[in-house]
Amino acid sequence: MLIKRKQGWELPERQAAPEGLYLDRRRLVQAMGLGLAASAAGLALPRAVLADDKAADPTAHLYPARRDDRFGAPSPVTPERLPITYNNYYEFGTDKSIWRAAQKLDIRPWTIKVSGKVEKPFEIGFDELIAKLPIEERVYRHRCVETWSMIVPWSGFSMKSLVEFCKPAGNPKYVAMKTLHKPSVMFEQKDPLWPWPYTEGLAMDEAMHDLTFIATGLYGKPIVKQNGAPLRLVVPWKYGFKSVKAIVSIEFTDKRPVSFWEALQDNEYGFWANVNPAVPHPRWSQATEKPLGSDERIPTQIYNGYGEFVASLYTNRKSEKLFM
Ligand SMILES: Nc1nc2c(c(=O)[nH]1)N[C@H]1C(S)=C(S)[C@@H](COP(=O)(O)O)O[C@H]1N2
Ligand SMILES: [Mo]
Repeated sequence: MLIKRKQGWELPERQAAPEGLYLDRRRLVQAMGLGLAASAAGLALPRAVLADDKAADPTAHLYPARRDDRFGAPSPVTPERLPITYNNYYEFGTDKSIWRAAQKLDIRPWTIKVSGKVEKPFEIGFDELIAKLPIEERVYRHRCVETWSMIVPWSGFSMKSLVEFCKPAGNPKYVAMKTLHKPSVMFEQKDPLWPWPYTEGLAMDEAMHDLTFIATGLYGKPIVKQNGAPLRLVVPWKYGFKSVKAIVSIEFTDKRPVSFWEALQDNEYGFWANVNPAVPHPRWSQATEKPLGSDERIPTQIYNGYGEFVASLYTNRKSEKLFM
């Protein structure tokens, strides 16, 4: 989706997943146990990336959550090291290697503002919110518009439970969500040519669909910063750019929100952005995808394989540009 540079998926795998990052965990934990700074081993792997570091996160006791397989259990699950080191998160840089930079983001305290067409606008702290909503785990496919894909176990709560908690009023048509704006850490936000903060939106019936999820965890642990901590949207039948990270604002509105990529290039990235192998991006085919860590491309599925659950959302929207 890159305007400024080559597509990430054009990078050789070697570059996409630099070997140096993957000192195996046991060696790393050992090194830390010995009191060696991780940097002594040639890297500055942050504590937050360490799976075993439960003490660092006040919600760590919530994980792993009970698995909900209602929407299937796709496989093979992508090895954990790949999704946490190969990311799209433009606030921290336009290439895939932002995970180090993302560690600088402070995720406590974290306040979410609920506004627009609701019974009563309010703000709530993340830890208070998560304590009120039922946490579960869901294994979903993820398909980036750049044609890489992954299968990961998210934990969190349904978007529906979050919407109900917000108490929308007066039948809003859309819900808009925004990422934190903090240029001191999210340094790309200093670039005035981009429409910050990152914004995404869903029609209300999409937001209320049981598949739509808010991830607060990943691989049975609190979600790490590079993947959108403390909470990010997950809409698995749409291209990955819909799944906005580090949410601080939820607004219910009748006006269709203009999303970040749509604002940049609406002929390439539309509002609906449903996955469809038959509808190419103006600059490349969407027929196949490359699972992270695999050398072989596989066919992409309509609605990313979730058509049986979501196709009916669009039967009365045929006049819309549903697929990009
Ligand atoms: N705030 C924010 N959210 C974002 C992005 C971003 O650049 N900024 N990138 C999107 C894109 S293009 C994808 S594919 C997914 C990537 O999520 P991941 O890094 O957890 O795989 O996040 C989406 N959410
Ligand atoms: Mo993406």
